[in-house]
Amino acid sequence: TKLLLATRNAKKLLELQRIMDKALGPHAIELVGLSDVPDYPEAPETGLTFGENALLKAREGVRYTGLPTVADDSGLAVDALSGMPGVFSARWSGRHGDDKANLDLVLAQIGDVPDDHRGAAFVCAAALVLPGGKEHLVEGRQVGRLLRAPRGEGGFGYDPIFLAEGQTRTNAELSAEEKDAISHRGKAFRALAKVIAKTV
Ligand code: ITT
Ligand code: NA
Repeated sequence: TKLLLATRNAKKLLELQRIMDKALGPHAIELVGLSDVPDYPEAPETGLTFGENALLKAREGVRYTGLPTVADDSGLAVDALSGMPGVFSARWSGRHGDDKANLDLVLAQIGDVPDDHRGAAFVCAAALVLPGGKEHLVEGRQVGRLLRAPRGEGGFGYDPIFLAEGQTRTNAELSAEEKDAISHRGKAFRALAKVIAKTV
């Protein structure tokens, strides 16, 4: 089955294909990214919540391609920053997708607050919208805290400064499979995979 994944983020596409293959069996689902869809209109990301944004992106995908469409919106909610950068995680520094600039800004903003006030959570909302109009929305979370300096080369975004609860390695020091097993996106998409298996 072919599904559109409404993202331009190539790493996200790889991560999700891997999670789907593991959940539903290899090749059960083929995810197509937006870079394979010519002239795709810019997805509106004006929602105030992850769920709203995931639904906006997925609806746009169905409207434009007619394919069942999956979309996610995700980000980092930092306790000491009142939940920011939240839905603005990808463009917190003002430069969309500049992971290094975004991470540096969050580190500077949280400053030297002590470990027990460095709590943060990755959140992922994942939406499935079908051509008939049916909509499904699930959410996954990964809680942990922010370190004072980045560690590790894996993952993307804020992974190098995020230490998940119960872990000794940052998300960026985990293997891809280890990260999937405990990540917000892993949790959300394993839940969505069950919905896909039943409805698509
Ligand atoms: P699309 O909107 O095209 O899907 P995007 O990268 O802008 O791509 P999001 O709007 O969901 O995706 O932004 C998520 C941002 O949150 C991402 O750029 C990272 O900064 C951060 N983030 C999300 N999941 C993460 C993860 O697993 N590890 C580290 N950072 C993550
Ligand atoms: Na976003």
